Formats: sequence, C-alpha cells, structure tokens
Amino acid sequence: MKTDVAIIGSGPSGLMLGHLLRQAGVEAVIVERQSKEHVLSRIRAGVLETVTTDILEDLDIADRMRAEGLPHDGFNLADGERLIRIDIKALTGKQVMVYGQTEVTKDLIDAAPARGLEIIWEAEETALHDIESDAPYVAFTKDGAQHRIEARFIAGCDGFHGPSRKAVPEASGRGFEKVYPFGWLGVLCDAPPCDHELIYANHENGFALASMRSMTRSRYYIQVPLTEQVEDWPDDKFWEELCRRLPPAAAANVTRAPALEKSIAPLRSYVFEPMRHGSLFLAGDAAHIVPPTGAKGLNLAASDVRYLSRALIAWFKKNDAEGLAGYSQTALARVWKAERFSWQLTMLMHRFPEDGPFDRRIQLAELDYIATSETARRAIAENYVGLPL
Ligand code: RFL
Ligand code: PHB
Repeated sequence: MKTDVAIIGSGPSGLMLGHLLRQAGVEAVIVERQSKEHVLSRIRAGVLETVTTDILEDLDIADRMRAEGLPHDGFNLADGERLIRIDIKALTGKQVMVYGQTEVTKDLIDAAPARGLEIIWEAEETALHDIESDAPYVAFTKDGAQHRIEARFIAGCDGFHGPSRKAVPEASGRGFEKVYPFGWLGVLCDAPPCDHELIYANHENGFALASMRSMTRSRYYIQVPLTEQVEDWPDDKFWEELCRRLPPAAAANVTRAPALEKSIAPLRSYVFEPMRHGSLFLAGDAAHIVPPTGAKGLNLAASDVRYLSRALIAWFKKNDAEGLAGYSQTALARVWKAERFSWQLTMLMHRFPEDGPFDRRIQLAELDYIATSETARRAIAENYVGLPL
C-alpha cells in the first residue's frame, strides 16, 4: 500500500492529523494496534481548549460536541474550606469545553470512512523503516499476514509506549523526565456532578478533583501513593476519602453511585527533543507527557497536529519545506510552556511524601495569594484556556 503520510496510532493526535490532511486532499492511512472497540472504551481527558474545539469545528465534526459538550466559564481551586474561583471567561475572554476524549475519538472515528481516512485496526508488530530516507515505510502484521505502507512521511502518533519515539537513534534525541511519587485514582459514575464547575482541591491528605462528563455523569480523582492498587479502593472507601478532601459544601453535594470505571494513572512529565527525525514526525504523547493536573495532554496533541498538518499540507501542495523544518522548534515552544504549567499546578495542589509543615504553609500561602491577586488568577486562567498557537 502507498500513501502520502502513514500515521501510527488512532488516538486524538493521529485521528485529528488524518482528518486535517484528508480535508486538504493529502492521502493518509492510520495503523492502530488496538481494536476499534478498545479505543472507543478508553476513559481519559475531559477538558478541551479552543485549540482542540477549533480543529473539530474546522473539520465540521463538531455537531455533537456543540450539542452535548458543556462550555465552562471558570473552575475552582480549593484549600480546605475555601473555594478560589478562577473566572477564565472574565480574565481571558475564553471558555473551555467539557467534552470527553472518548467522545472526541468516537466522533473522529465515525467521520473517517466518509472522508476517505482509512484506519487499519488490530495491527501487530508495527515497525518503522528507512526513516532517514525519503521513502520510509511502516511494516505490520494483521491476521497473520505481513503488510507494509510506503509513504513520503511517517507521523508517530502512537502515545508514550508506541514504537515511533524508540525508532529515533539514541544519539539523535534526548528525553527530559520528571516522575512524581503518586498517581491519580479515577472513578467515573452516572450521577450529577457535585458542582457545576471543576474543583481542584488541596487537602492535607492529598489532592482531589471533582470533574464531570455531563450533567448526569461525574468524574472524580484522588491522589494515591504508587504502591496502591485499584483493589485497595472499594467504592465506599473512595467516596469517604474524596469527600474528606473536597471542601465541605462540595462534599455534601457528592452523589455516590457505583463506579463504571476505576483506574490508577501515574503522574509524569516528559519531553523528547527534537520532535522530528528525518522523515518521521512525532506528535502528542509519543513526544511528551504532562501530569493531568493542568488538563493539557489532549490539548497539546491538538496543537502539535495543527502545526504538523499545516507544514505537511504546505509541503505537499506548495512544495514548501519551511514548516516541516521548523515543526519541532515551534511545537516544543508551546509544549514546554504547558509542561511548566502542569508541573506548577501539580506542585501546588499535591502532597509530596517528603513535604513537611513548611512546605504545606508555602502551598497555602500561594493559594491565598491566588485568592487575593487578580494578576495571579489571570496567569493561571491564561494558561488553563491554552496559550495562543
Ligand atoms: P494516545 O491517546 O495514547 O493514542 C496513541 C494511540 O497509538 C496506539 N498505539 C499503536 N498503534 C499501532 N502500533 C503500535 N505499536 C502502537 N502503540 C500504541 C495506541 O493504541 C493509541 O490508540 O496518544 P495521543 O493521540 O497523542 O493523545 C494524547 C492523549 O490521549 C493524552 O495526552 C491524554 O489522554 C492524557 N491523559 C489525560 N489527559 C488529561 O488532560 N486529562 C486526563 O484525565 C487524562 N487521563 C491520560 C489520562 C492518559 C492516560 N494514558 C495514556 C495512560 C489517563 C490515561 C490512562
Ligand atoms: C477529567 O475530567 O478527566 C479531567 C479534568 C481536568 C483535569 C484532568 C482530568 O485537569
């Protein structure tokens, strides 16, 4: 099989990139390791910046998001008792959209056949070849048979554990990493959210987040040590600890319902530089990971593919290589600022094992500063809604 751009991975980055290329008449094929059902059942991010909603609008795949998504004008930080509202609409003029990554993925997958975007599901042993040449190819097996997709470029959109980043020779790239000594235990349930906006709570016992997917579906998280397993957290214990950490008014409003999904995600910051090697371009989690505290993971995938699609389209349609030459530098400038924001919010809101009373007082002082300074709130709001492309 021959195409212009072979895309590895049908997460948000691969799907958005594939659609943006197809919209401009560039050929693209996606190779995905999992089944369609598996990809559609993954529960992940929930807050979309305009960078992401604009892509869905521009692709004309935004009807359901517009109908079912919840535009939010603000969110809250909490320090025990107090709610500190960050009025993002008043401070930035922008909103964020609460619409699950699962739904974004579904909308993009549903629209693919009509747009001529082929997705090959359940591909095994995906491998990248000749990425330093002008004729790279992706080899994989499916149903026991070997296949190969020859392309001019390969887009590595295969997440943190995929083969693309690993295909870059060790001497040609560098990873920057920070691993946090805890994870987020997440619960999804069919119950109305405890507040109409998100609450990020700093409590002596650790962080908690009250989020949602709709007015009838809640998403809650609590910080847990990495040594703990999902089995250590029966529903009752989860609800007790969540309500202990949320401010009292919100806790009183939590509707406890059976968990539809419960999982622990470790927190990590990671950036791989550069995001290009020869004919291979990395995008999304394949190139970088942020802790979920800033709600940036999915939105960074969107900004990467916005830059990358523009550059690829200029190359194919106008023979212009400038965008591709600058892709890594342009994308990384935005990535590092989102890394900084996610790290800052993670440090502010979590309890670290080595923290003593001094560190706790510093966190509370910073939260009090945010509560009393519009300048501080504006800086948070500006980053939360997403920095300009
Ligand atoms: P994805 O979504 O990981 O998609 C990568 C795709 O590549 C496929 N793949 C392969 N395909 C072919 N051959 C191979 N050898 C392959 N290896 C992997 C995978 O099956 C998958 O379909 O990356 P993408 O597209 O860059 O999108 C990034 C976002 O998914 C990610 O940044 C966010 O979801 C991060 N994230 C969260 N972000 C938030 O802002 N809020 C959250 O609550 C939140 N929760 C999460 C998360 C990421 C998680 N992961 C990756 C473990 C929860 C989890 C569990
Ligand atoms: C979520 O709803 O899953 C969510 C929301 C905000 C975050 C992280 C996760 O910062």
